[in-house]
Amino acid sequence: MENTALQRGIRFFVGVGFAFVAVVGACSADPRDYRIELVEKTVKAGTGAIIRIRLVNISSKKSVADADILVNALDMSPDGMADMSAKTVPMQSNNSEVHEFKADLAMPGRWALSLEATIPGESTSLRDKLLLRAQR
Ligand SMILES: [Cu+2]
Repeated sequence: MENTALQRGIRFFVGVGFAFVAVVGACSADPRDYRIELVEKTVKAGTGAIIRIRLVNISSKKSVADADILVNALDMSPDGMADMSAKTVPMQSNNSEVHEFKADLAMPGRWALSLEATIPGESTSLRDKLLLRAQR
């Protein structure tokens, strides 16, 4: 009954193949498919600087509407001043794809912006750290 054993073997491998496709399919919606971007990488240093952020789908290159973006930290660690931090205040934006924050950037230089995005339809959030330049 070698034939039956062979058929069973084929059925097993076909089954594994389908399971693999199912797992890959389930992973296609992943926070890693997205990227958090600064609309402007350079802003004016001083009080009331406006920082604009968007969430982009990497493959379609389209901005995602109605994502929830939180600023966890904003500090000058890229310039060796981790102690120099700034508070951010979320602003009302009339564009659902652009998130605005107001911050007082005490000095020009490089600031690190730690962000967390909650993506509609995704169970896990996306965390990222972006480099923001403040100019005089
Ligand atoms: Cu500083």
